[in-house]
Amino acid sequence: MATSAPPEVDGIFHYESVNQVPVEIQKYWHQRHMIYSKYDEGIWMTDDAWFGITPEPVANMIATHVAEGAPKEKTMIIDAFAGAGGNAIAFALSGRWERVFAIEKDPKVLKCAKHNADVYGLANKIWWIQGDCFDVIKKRFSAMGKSAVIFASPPWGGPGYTSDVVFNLSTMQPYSLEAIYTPFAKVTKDIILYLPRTSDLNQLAKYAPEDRKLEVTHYCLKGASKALCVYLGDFKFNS
Ligand code: MGP
Repeated sequence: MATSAPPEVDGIFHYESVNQVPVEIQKYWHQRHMIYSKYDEGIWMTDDAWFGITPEPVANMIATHVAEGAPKEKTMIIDAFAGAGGNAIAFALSGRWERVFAIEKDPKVLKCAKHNADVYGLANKIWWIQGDCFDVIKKRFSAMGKSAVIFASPPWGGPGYTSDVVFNLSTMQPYSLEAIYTPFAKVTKDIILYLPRTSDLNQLAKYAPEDRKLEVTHYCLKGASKALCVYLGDFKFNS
């Protein structure tokens, strides 16, 4: 089991009091126990990773929905932008997958993710890959599309994403919706995207298969949407 001692690596922290925390991430730190129920057991974060982490109840609910809706022949899930590990941990905990792969570009963030999975007792349940997800998916997963689904929680261009009433997915930075979808869809059409709650649904509608509804789910905490997921491909839900 991991300890709470922060590592001797620049840029990785386990903040214990608010006066240690940079002002711009204090609002996330105040939500730390909702983001990670085991925060006090020694969760590690980089400062940037706070912006994109999926709160644990949301990650667990997404993992439940993905497990329920994914085609039965799918046995592997690839978390393309793993960040500090919140979604990969939830996918591993769901018990639905023979393999959970988690890809993260930033070695420090990946170190946090591995450690955080250890805090949740999942040290050996997730296959970690350091690298650019577009390269990794093309090189290592091209032939595995029949058994894989891809989950992507990309960067949205920072916390300023709320400044527009409707979020434009075509100009999302650094990767637009199309820039994410096109290469991933060459591997599998079964893709779940975690996107801003204000995302332009018209831009998502064009990915709906012919004569089929596209499932878009808002994930809420304390009565307010945190984000939405769009389920592309052959996901089927009971209700
Ligand atoms: P938020 O809107 O920045 O925070 O993020 P909050 O506290 O809900 O906002 P408030 O000001 O309305 O209280 C809401 C959720 O979106 C976070 O919990 C993250 O899961 C997610 N999120 C936020 N950002 C900026 C990103 C991002 O860049 N990428 C991803 N994948 N998720 C993000």
